[in-house]
Amino acid sequence: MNSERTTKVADLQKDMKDVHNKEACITSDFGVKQTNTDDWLKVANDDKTGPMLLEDPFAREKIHRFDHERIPERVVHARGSAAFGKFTLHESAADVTNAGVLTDTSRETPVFLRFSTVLGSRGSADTVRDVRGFAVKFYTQEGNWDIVGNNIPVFFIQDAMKFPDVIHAGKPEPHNEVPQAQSAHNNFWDFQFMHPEATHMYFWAMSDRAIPRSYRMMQGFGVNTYTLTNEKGERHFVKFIFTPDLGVHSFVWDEALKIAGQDPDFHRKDLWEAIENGTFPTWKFGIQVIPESKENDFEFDILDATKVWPEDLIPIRYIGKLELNRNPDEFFTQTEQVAFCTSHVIPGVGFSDDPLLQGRNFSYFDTQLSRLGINWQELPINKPVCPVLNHNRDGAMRHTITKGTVNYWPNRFQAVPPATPQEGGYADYPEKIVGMKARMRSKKFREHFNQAQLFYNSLSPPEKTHLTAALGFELDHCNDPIVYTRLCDRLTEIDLSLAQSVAEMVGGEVPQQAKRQNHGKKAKGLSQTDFTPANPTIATRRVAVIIADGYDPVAYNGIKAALKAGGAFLFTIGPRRNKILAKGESKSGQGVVPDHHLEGMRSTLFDSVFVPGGEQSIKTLCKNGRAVHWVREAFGHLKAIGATGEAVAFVKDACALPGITFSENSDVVSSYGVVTASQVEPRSFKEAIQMAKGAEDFV
Ligand code: HDD
Repeated sequence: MNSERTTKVADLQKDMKDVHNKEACITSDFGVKQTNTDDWLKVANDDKTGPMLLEDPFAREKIHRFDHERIPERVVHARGSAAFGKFTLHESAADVTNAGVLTDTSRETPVFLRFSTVLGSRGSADTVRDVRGFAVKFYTQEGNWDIVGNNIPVFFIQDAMKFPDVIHAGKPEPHNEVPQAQSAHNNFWDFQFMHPEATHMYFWAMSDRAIPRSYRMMQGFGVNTYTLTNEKGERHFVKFIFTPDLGVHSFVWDEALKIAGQDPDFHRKDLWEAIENGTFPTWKFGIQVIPESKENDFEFDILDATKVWPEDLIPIRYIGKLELNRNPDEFFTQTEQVAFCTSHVIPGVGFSDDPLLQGRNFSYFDTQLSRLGINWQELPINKPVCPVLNHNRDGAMRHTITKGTVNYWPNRFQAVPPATPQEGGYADYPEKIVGMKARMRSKKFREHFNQAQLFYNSLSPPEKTHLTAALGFELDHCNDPIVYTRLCDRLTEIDLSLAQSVAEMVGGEVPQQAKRQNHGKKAKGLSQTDFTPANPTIATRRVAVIIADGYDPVAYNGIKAALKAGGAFLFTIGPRRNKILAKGESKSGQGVVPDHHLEGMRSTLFDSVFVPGGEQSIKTLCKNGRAVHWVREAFGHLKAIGATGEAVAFVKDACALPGITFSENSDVVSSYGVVTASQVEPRSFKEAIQMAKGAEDFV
């Protein structure tokens, strides 16, 4: 277990108990040592096992504790995984805020970050098509600050009052609880059509963003508009952004679908392994800031959560770094019991009148009651690292023992008055509000299609192809014609050819006219291709190296050394998980014991495949349908494939598809992400992995 310590990690030690204690004896919950933990007390002898006795306090206690182990899962974002880390600042934002965490560059602020899917239940698969949660708890010196965000910068609805509807429509349908963790059903798409405001968001949700390769390779957005207030009392509107240093990468859909069955914990394990291996995921932390005076300068309302603030108009100012460096000690007491609230802000950070945010500020507090009970803020993972003093008392499962004779404020013992803002007290911004009470949204909230178009226009051609196929998949799973025909019609508001392609696939009438012309505008920061890191790396990429008896040890050892030097994770795959012998090696030789065998894993679980030569090895692999499938499938999923010597022909044959021709007269190929050479030549293979794409121009 990695042991990066922050003040929060140290704080948690007080509540920890280590079960790996060789000296400790098993006891009841109340400390009585037990003599037998396997047999319920009963009337029995060697000839007869008679009835059990209700009297047995140990057995009853054990069953009773077990019976009540479960708490309700989160009503949304039930499936998640988390890690500890730290936040550091390299540039002070003192010009816009007086928050210590955003101004003091010498600080290291402990964080706990929980990633999640939205729709699925706790036991659902990681790689489903869905929005991902990105919730960060900063344990600052001035109290806890939570940014409860997603990996997509916009949301389905503008007003919190619609939240139960959008979630009910997306969750399994009420009559048969089908489908699990899927948006591909009638109710979800019915809702999307009925709410034009959701259009921008479902374009994002149908894009590659909704099938991330890893939690470590996705952006995080606070989504809502918050405010920052500086020392002078000036207020700015702000959006928070986290951008991963590894770049933004995704699966292709077929891969995501298969992994959901092959390894439902893929993302959870990926995060855990990266941290255990010391390859800590990092994000740049940025702010987009708009001074109060410019609130109305944009064609969209800056308080509308269905809109992005295009980077070309409001640049991102990257000022800090977030690093995850420690896995949780226990899932339940940390990842499950952590409770995030958008209303948890610190001095210098405040809310805006964003109607989604204002509703969220009620909901998060409220939901913790049914999940965790009234004393949820006392749970170790939720406690701040700074002192807490107030007279909130009692309630079920109160844990803190508060000493003293008074439980009200002010009182005869406590002389310190509440803090002034200068002393670090939270200052409410004195905003002047004039208006009518009304159930409505302002005019700019009524435009819904400009930014959906902006997003679609900004995608690269493969991203557009993927989005079209995603809509085709989803609407194919809707069996009510009114749902898919109306939706295809709606798509003509964004792009006619997209609407036509989707309608061709899913049935119904193919629309002939755009309902609205495409404005043709694009913006940066919307396509994933905008995030290719300046220094691409193969670090943490999973590379499968396939060998059989007689493999070429020079090629094998060469690629192994090169991948290790680049920080990639190498997995040797053989026809069996017992020793595989190299070319010329005798039975008593050392050989290589593969990490997995060809039937035990699938190519989907790796970023890249490499096959070293070796006449005998390749003869064996050629005859093994699963080995051929490994390579062919990796090719279909656009992955970098490397081969040397005899493996070149094997890889070419495995990837042979109509329309694909590799250069004929040479055994050196470098096209469609397939890199082969007669000699070990890892450089171009590494480049192919770094680009994290293979035959992109083909599929
Ligand atoms: Fe929410 C959980 C993100 C709108 C009500 N939400 C939850 C989590 C994330 C988000 C990441 C999981 C936190 C964790 O890991 O424990 N939610 C968002 C974003 C939204 C959003 C980015 C749009 C900007 N949410 C939203 C609205 C409401 C809620 C409009 C209600 C009015 N969300 C909840 C909740 C949850 C929750 C019911 C379930 C569990 C929890 O809060 O702690 O209160």
